[in-house]
Amino acid sequence: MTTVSILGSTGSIGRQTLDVCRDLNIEVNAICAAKNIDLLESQAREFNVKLVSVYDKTLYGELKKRLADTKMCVMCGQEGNLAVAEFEGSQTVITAMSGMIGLLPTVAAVKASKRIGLANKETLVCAGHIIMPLAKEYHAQIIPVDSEHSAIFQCLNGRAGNRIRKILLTASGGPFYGKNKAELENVTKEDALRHPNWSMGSKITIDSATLMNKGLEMIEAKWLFDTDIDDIEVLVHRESIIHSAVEFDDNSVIAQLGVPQMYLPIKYALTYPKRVASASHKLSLVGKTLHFDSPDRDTFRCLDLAVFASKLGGFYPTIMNAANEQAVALFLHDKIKFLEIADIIEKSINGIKYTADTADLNAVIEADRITRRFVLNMVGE
Ligand code: MN3
Repeated sequence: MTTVSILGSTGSIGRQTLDVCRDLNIEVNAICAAKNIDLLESQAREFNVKLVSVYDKTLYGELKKRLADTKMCVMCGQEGNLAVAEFEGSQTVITAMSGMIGLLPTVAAVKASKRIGLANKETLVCAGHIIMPLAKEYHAQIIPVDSEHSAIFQCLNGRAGNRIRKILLTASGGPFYGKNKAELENVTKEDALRHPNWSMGSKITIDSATLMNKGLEMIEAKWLFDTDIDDIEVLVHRESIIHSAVEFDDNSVIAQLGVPQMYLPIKYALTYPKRVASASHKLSLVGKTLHFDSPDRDTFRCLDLAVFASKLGGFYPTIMNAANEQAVALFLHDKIKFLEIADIIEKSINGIKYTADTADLNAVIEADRITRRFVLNMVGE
């Protein structure tokens, strides 16, 4: 069994990773979180970790004091995140932080030749062109944790060098499936946070409501599976039982099915290539009906904005992603309306000109910073 470090242990994926580790008796060595030190402390104690870190430096003193009776190493800030990513005793790093903030720790884990359980899609969206070659160079195996990408990864087992003709990326459609623009004009964050199938963090749940999540996942899939973005088809599948599929040249379509819970892809990333039995999360197909539909691209404009940015290349995926992260944060603080999220992303893509070396990680971070500033100026914050 592997040994684990978790970047973002108090979030939805982080907590479920610890559920799997608890069930399978997997050793957890190092964890970090943004600011929830109550949960961080109890996780650190339960798993008796060697290293624990909080990103918010103002909470460092309190966390250190609380853990004074243990031998744990307590750290903070980006330095702590990097130490968790590189922790020598861990073979696997689960990147469960939400957003661009996960970029540098993910790069650090790759350079330390860890197995990466990749749950942070924003890093591939912004820096797939840097991370994928780096993973090859450092022999860091990347196993997707995102349910759709885990499904595609599983469908490609036994691919035997055959070409992928098409990836069928499934989407639940989110809470606003079937609604038109007029109906979305005044939806609230509470409406948007009510996801029909998946229980997730707030950022990704809003992304699911706008379909930006699927746009980010198209780019994520493009990098992970080395395909053209035009060969990825989004398929709305309300039941979230088929987690994605791959079409081959002989017209065969291979799909992966399961209950809509992250426990399964997380477990697969931790135990791959083994499939470890568990009593719960069993799928029963009797009586189930599966439906498929095309996404409504006119209403949910974020999907095509993501594809557009990906095709433009350069820093545009980073600009698109940063504008989305900032817009979602503004929406969650009741500063903008739901439909303005797409407007802000479009204006950012069209309005920001940033030229630098795209192979430079610091330039990617700078493009992200410039875009957030641009968005805040746009809405007068
Ligand atoms: Mn997903």
